[in-house]
Amino acid sequence: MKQFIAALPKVELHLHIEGTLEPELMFALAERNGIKLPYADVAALRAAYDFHNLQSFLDLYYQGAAVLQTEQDFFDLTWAYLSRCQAQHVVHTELFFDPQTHLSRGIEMGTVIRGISRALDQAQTQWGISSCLILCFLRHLSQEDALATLEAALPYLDKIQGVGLDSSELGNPPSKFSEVFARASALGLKAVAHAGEEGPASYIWEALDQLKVCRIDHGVRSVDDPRLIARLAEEQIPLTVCPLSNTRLKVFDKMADHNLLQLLDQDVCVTVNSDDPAYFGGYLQENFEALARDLKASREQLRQLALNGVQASWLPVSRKKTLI
Ligand code: ES4
Ligand code: ZN
Repeated sequence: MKQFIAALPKVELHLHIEGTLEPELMFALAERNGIKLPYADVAALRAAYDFHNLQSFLDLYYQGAAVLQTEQDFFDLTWAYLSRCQAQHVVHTELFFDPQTHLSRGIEMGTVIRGISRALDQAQTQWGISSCLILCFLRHLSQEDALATLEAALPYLDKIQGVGLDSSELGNPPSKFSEVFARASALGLKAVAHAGEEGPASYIWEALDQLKVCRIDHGVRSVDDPRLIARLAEEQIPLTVCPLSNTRLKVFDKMADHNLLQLLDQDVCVTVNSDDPAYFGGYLQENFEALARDLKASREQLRQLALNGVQASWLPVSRKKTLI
């Protein structure tokens, strides 16, 4: 089964680049930048990755991102992730970055985007791995802050294909960001949003109707609303589901409880993704393996999930055809 999964051409649609920061690289960058981490060593840091909900993870994730300071740091981070893609036969990736996490520390937008995109360009040239870049707004901050962030990205619009919405979901509904998503759409950017991870199904409706997103990130709470499931299936609106993330953040108590195959059975366009692999115990290969092991997903189901990833991507139809 491992070999079957490894041989599938895979596409990743829900990946936070700051969430690929492995403890070893975090320590190396801390040293390079003269930052002292509040952990004795890599083992102590890994031991702290024991989360009970989304917020307990986000606190550590934002703290870890503080070691990222120079363009080279963002290059090294992204290159390390793309090397994993190459090793795992991930042929296309659409990745998120959280500029507000960096702007608030005095790092410039150009530093972040140039570092990430130089690595993306090199992976395309060297390995043929294609990519899209998605600028995420932090939903625990204000819409004004999001608007200012989009403004700061204007000189780099040629390097960005879409906008997203992430961070603390409960109490921060999509409707809070309708203006900034309208502005992004007017600029020609595509849109996605995290919804229905910890938040209710109503947030998924809001993301679709008010933010006009073309995919829902997570969306597993859609099962609470049969009318929503019918719409997702009818319109083939993709969900970018992240199995290891959902179990690590206790969205489901254990993998066997995950509803991914239920969603697939109801004709929803479910895709498999790794979210924050350095924190949640695995990249795309390990997420697929967990479905085979703990949900007893069949080869046919795994192949369908991989195909859904291709279909749900922003690749041109001509390239999709070569992958299905
Ligand atoms: C995230 Cl798992 C998850 N949910 C919401 N926001 C995030 N940012 C990084 N990972
Ligand atoms: Zn996410």
